[in-house]
Amino acid sequence: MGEAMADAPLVGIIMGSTSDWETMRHAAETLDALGVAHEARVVSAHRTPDRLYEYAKSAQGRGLKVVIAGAGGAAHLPGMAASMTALPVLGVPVQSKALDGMDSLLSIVQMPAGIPVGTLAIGKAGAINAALLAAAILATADEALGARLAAWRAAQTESVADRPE
Ligand code: RP5
Repeated sequence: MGEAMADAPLVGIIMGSTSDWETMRHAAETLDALGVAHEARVVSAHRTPDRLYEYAKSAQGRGLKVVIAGAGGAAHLPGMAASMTALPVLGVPVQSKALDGMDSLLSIVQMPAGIPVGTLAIGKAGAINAALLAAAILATADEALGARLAAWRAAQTESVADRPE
């Protein structure tokens, strides 16, 4: 699981299980493409609650600026993480086997007022967009990153075909 950059990580990617990496690696790859230092950890709200407590409580002090949390099923990881850190937490609903990710989505998006989680789309699209949103947040105080993000978007625009075939 990638420790892509030598710089101190600014974005922490956490997920409930190693099985979530297939989805969450897209967040890591997108941050790589944008040159944003990040780390990735398996932190389960129900299987490793002490690890979650330690991670969330220490995140800001370690220099992280944004947390991306992906989980599937009864996906309480993003909300629990958000309850223990002042950092912005972006939630990625992982596509589950039983309910196709609707369970993950509703578990993450329906936070009661008071502790926000920025919820993205189910699966790969959500993981990529979580990384882009994290980069956009960081870019408010990092002009060079803002330029890289603008270039990423311009390349995307450039890659869209004019005709379907
Ligand atoms: C959640 O349970 C994880 O986020 C994962 O999406 C789901 C299934 O986990 P595994 O049984 O694959 O470890 O905690």
